[in-house]
Amino acid sequence: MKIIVATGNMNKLREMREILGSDNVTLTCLKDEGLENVEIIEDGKTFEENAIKKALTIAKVAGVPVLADDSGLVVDALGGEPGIYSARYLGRDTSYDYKNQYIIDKLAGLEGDERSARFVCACAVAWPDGKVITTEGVIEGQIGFEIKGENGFGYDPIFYLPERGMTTAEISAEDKNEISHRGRALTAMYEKLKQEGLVL
Ligand code: ITT
Repeated sequence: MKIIVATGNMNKLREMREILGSDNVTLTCLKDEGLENVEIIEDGKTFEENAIKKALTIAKVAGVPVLADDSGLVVDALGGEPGIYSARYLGRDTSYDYKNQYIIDKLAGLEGDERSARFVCACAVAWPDGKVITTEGVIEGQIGFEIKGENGFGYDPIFYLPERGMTTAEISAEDKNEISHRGRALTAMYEKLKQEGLVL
């Protein structure tokens, strides 16, 4: 079974393959399908709305069911920023070293729970006829005091898990996938897809 993922983010795709990939399930991305130039307008107000927009736009072009992920970092002390704008925050091409240090600096003087944050992931599968199913996953944490760790991507080096004493860039990929927003949303989606008969 092949599932097209409406993403251009190779880090996401890697994690999605680690979480969902098996002998039965192969995930391909827009580039693999020659669909990387299809315009997807991400103007939703929520992660879920944007996930649906990505999946539905591509499903209509590809003519088969398509999976999408819209995700981001929500920092309470920043009024929920960067949120749905996580990829575009401070400019899409700005380095994550810069974005991460900027967030740390904005939280100067805050301690413990005042630094609360979460990663949120909405997944959508859309069919060409407009049918859609969605799931959501969340992982709670805090913004660390320094950039730490080489694993993961994006905001992982500042996403600190107090109970582990490490960021999601310090834990292994396997551990991250077990507890992450993406891991949770995709595991829930897999169950729904089984009920739909789309996967075994
Ligand atoms: P696609 O829309 O092509 O899938 P994108 O990167 O533009 O790729 P989003 O709009 O969903 O996707 O933005 C997600 C951003 O949120 C991502 O670029 C990271 O900055 C951040 N993010 C999401 N999940 C993350 C994770 O597991 N670890 C670190 N940062 C994450």
